Amino acid sequence: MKDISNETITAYIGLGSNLEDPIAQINSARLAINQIENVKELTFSSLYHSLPMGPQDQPDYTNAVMGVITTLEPLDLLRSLQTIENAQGRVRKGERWGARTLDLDILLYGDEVLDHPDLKVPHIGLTQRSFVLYPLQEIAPDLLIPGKAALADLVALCPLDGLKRLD
Ligand code: ROI
Repeated sequence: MKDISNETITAYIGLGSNLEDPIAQINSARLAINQIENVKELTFSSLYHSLPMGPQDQPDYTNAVMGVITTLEPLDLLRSLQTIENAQGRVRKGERWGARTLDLDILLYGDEVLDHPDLKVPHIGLTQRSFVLYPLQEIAPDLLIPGKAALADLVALCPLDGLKRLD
């Protein structure tokens, strides 16, 4: 078991993929996140099958949400996640909301509200995205989303949009 001392923050990370064996991409990202120094997995949701939000001419997605404890500052956590995205073949094309091998988003960082050019927390799309809200509810049903609402209330307002839990 990893020993993480000092002050820890609980953060939630959204994982998404719709290229090159998405389930394998999510599983190897989970392993890689566990290899980040000063990050330790607390919880991991089921995998979910979701329809693409954004352009429809792309494959369906696999999504999940992971809870971690960490002593990393938010931007250091972000950089570590970007390194994993790049290592798993993520190519950033100009196209907005296009297909991707791996997307790792910091959804929540403790109860902090951050407005940095590189990082907005809570994640901007969180309140409207079924593929984020439902997996998050599975692992942290009592969460309060800072500056927004209770997670349960956001879930109640968010249609499934074809989201399916994989077993
Ligand atoms: N759509 C789904 N279903 N899942 C995602 O993870 C996802 N990620 C994105 C966009 C392109 C907005 N659409 C998505 O970044």
